[in-house]
Amino acid sequence: MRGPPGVSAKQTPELKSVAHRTTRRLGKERMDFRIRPRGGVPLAKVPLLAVATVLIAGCTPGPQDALAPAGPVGVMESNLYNLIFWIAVVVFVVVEGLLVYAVIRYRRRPNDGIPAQVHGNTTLEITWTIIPVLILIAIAVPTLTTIASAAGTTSSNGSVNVKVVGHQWWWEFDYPDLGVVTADELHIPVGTRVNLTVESADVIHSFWVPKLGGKIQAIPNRVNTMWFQADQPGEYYGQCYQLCGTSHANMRFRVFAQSKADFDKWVADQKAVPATPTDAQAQKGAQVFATGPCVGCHTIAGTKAQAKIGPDLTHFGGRTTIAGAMMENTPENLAKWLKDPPSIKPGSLMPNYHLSDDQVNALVAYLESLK
Ligand SMILES: [Cu+2]
Repeated sequence: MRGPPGVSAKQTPELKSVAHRTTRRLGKERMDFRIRPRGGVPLAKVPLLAVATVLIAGCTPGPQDALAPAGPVGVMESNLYNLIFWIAVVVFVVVEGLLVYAVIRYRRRPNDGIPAQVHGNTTLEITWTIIPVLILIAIAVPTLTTIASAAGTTSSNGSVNVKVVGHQWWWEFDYPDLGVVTADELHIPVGTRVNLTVESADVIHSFWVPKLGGKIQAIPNRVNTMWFQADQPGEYYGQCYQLCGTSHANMRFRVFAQSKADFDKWVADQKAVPATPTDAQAQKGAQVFATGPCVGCHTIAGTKAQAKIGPDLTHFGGRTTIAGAMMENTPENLAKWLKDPPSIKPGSLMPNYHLSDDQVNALVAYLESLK
């Protein structure tokens, strides 16, 4: 063994011994670092686990499952999705099948010489041009007809018309023919066509109720139209689907599909001016509301609060959710919200007004009384 530079020949046997011990030690360490099975998942089960993961993650129907539609527009859109999905499956299987076949059939073998040299094949080239053209036609025709059918009109006989306006980060629902304006909770009669015009007050949003239909963009200075209909009474979840700022994920809403009688009652209730509060705490809240910053942004029918920047609160107490359907409408949640809105909804345009506990409690009593 060669010694390091500057080491005399006398030291060589000692160095040899050190080098030998070091090599043995390193050998042991190398052995210790070897990857050994420690009772983990056998390799053969990995594909099985992968398939199970996909099935568990993707196949549980949720409240926003667009593949379990609850109305004619949702059905049209999921049919289109299924058609394109199965065309894609066939294309995938054929292409990958041909690829695997070619790899195996034409693999290199011992004693292979240079294979036959081929330049161009007119039949093959025509075939692989015509087939994609046919596939694109098979996708384009139903896609365009579905888009046209779902686009809707601004109004039609017997339908309910709603103007939807996206705001950072809540939804305004205005029923121009009924004289009703509400926020984050859209009520519709079951089995009735609902025509929606969709706009935005600030940035681009996207309106989507996966089980009923959509999505369609809400674009400033532009009016888009769509329609949907719920075939069954129930509560359907909606969501903004266009990244629109810090609290995009907190821009949710709910659609309540009701019987015609329940819907008519809801409309009548919404049109009524809420009763003046009789409870002392709620009366104090009305005072805080009327003299504080609240009137700068909100409307409460029958009062001096008539601003249109934030949600209309006329029938706030009758809603099931608050803050862009982020939370259930309970006195506790409302108090949390009033104390510091941006801590609940990051970026909230409603600032923290540093209200005292007394002011918050009074406002909660007042707002919850607005049925
Ligand atoms: Cu958004």
